[in-house]
Amino acid sequence: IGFVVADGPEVEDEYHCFDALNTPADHPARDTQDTFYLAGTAEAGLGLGKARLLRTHTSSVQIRVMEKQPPPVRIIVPGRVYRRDNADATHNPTFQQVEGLYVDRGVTVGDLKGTVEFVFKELMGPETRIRFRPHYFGYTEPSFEIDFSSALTRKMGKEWLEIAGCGMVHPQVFENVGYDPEIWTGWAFGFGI
Ligand code: 2NM
Repeated sequence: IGFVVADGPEVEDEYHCFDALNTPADHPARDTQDTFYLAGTAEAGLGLGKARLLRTHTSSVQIRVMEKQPPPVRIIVPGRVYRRDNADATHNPTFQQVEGLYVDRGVTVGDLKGTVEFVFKELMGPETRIRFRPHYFGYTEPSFEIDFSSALTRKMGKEWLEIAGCGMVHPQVFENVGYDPEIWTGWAFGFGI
């Protein structure tokens, strides 16, 4: 459906991982408890947003693509991400993510919902249903969590299981990459494989 695979660095700077995504310096997601900073770079006086870290999500790649090219954008970004976490059956300090981003004139939540539904039916079978619940992400507004329902979730004793997050890209994120939010709208989604 016209999405191109994009790639970017796993060692990032704070600007592309957090600031450009409207995630302020005092946000808990940036805490060293959750994030692998490269030794010395937080204290080295490199300047605001210059500290180096292992990316906590692939959204930094989406920022880099938008900085480099004008809209329209239709990309899918698979890749490894890193968060401080203790390994157990459902956690690991490194894991794989896939994020999608679509920017054009007149893009709506309807486009988001239709595409997300298509993606998960392709991945998990045509009987798969999805639903959106209101949520908060600093880089999207409105934001949603995505649940899916299938034979698999029922086998696990549940009707709905959370699988992904998404939303309409925040106008401030467009400002940060030099896109005019009065002209361009877009959505993004992301999930762990
Ligand atoms: C998610 C959920 C919601 C996201 C937003 C962006 C960007 F760069 F366009 F602002 N990239 N990815 C996003 C939004 C990712 O993953 C759970």
